[in-house]
Amino acid sequence: MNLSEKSQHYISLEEKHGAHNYHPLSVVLAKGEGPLVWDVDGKQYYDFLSAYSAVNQGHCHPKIVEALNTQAQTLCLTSRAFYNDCLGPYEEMMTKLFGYDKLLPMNSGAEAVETALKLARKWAYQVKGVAENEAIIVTCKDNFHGRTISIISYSTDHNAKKEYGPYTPGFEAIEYNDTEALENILKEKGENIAAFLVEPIQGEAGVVVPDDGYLKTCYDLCKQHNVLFVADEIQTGIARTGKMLCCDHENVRPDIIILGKALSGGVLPVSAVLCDDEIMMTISPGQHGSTFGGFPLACKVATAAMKVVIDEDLAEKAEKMGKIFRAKMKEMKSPFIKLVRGKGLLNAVEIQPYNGKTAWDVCVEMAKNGLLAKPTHQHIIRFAPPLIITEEQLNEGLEIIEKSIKSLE
Ligand code: IF1
Repeated sequence: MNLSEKSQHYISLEEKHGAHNYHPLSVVLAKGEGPLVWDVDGKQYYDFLSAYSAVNQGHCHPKIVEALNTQAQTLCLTSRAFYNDCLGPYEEMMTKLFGYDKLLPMNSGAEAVETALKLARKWAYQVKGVAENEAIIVTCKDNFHGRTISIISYSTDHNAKKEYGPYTPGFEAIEYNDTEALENILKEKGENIAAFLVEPIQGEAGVVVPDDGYLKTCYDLCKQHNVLFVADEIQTGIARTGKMLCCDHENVRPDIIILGKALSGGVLPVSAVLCDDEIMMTISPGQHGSTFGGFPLACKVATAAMKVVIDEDLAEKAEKMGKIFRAKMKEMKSPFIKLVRGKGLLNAVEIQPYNGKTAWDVCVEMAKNGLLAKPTHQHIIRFAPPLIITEEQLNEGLEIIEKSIKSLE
């Protein structure tokens, strides 16, 4: 892409002073509103990534920003050494909304996953009666749950894992979307298995949607073996897939739910774990915590962000817009398009290289034409616009995608 001097300036600052992160598209963003973002030169784009589904409510949603501003001028942080007047009401709202006894607030997604793992282990020792240090947590191959040492210990992605060892023991990965694999390990080692940790749709793996009934069958198998069913809904939750939780599609009520990303509408890092007393009460005072977890600013922002999801019917919108998106993508006959899949507005298109052009080239071309999306695993493009996108805007986005693909054929 032809880069302006201004863009080049910011990119070289990151390259000079920052650690490696990803191979980003060469776009330097300076402003966002709803489904749109603008770069430092004022060029406008549709954001079809939504910060990996953190911006479900759209960029800078006025109601969420207002909650942030008001609370920022009142009280930001107290730590949990004292009570504050924001946490209790937030916990009450969340537990009522999702139907669980308790909520444990954290900040990043990875921290919430770690918290869920700790809860599962405590529960295994205190309630299930597993011998100490023998608890196993079953995970799935090609999972993505974050970047901490324990979490990458059960990653099967070489790049995410290599040279970070020694790794945390106590995890076993089975095939995703394979109920037999779960049944086998439960039969073999069920007595020591604390939990089965699963993404209802595997995001990083390329928006891999399991077969209908997979989650329900896994849940039932877990129940037969007194094993906790733990759903990482950090990416799939908060209306992204057309229901408040992706597990709702199969009427599965996980024993532990992990939320993050869009819980704050992308305004602050806010994550949380939800479960009932039998599990949550295994942690005693002083056994887990966080300086920022559940800070007043986060509570108010998350409360406003959840209100937006409900008041603006974002789950229904995601369901409806997702159907339109997939139908139109499938109509777009192109040698590049191999497969279209997804649920709600969490979608992926598998790209077949053509004319020497790859998914990366398609993304660069789309950016030129005013739409941002990112390739993953070289041949997959993830399309996940904010859920507040209107049908007209979605169609405009689809036109940009079509125009970009056709120009490379
Ligand atoms: C990166 C992917 C998305 C997640 C699930 C926990 C976390 C994530 C299901 C951790 C985070 C992010 C993090 C970012 C890229 C990204 C990602 F491509 F890697 F897979 F979204 F699709 N569970 N996902 O998706 O949450 O600690 O980051 O708040 O680390 O490269 P976090």
